[in-house]
Amino acid sequence: MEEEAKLRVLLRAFLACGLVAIPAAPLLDAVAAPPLGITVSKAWMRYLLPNIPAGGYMVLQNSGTGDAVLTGAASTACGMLMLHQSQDTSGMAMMMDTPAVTVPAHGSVEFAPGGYHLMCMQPVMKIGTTAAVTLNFQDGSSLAVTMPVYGPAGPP
Ligand SMILES: [Cu+2]
Repeated sequence: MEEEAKLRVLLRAFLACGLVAIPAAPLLDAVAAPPLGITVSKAWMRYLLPNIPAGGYMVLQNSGTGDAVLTGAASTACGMLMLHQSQDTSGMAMMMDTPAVTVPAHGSVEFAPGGYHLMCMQPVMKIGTTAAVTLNFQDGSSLAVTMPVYGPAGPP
């Protein structure tokens, strides 16, 4: 399974870098206002095993007149939640941290296997339940998203 292979590559990279000790999740900002014009659809998590990062996927739609910039995410279901981008460079699957993802005005951005994704380190979740994720934007706004948790095969 290709995605699983990518996860293994990433996991090995983390272990190789000695990044085993991961800081506690930042506190969720409960008072931030939701961003104007941003809606989320097709949200889901791919969960494999507790010691393998889970992937978060969704479509962000911006009906507003200004760009929205996603700068981070947090979840109590993850030891750490990061914005990542997969890239297939000369047949070698790579994942990189990405500091921000811009959702253009009147446009959308898809988080999907092989592209942008949320990388949930040390996942604590169960297939068939949901994971609560907070998306944080550059303007200080945030958006709560409920992500159904699926196994390796993804949504039916
Ligand atoms: Cu990743």
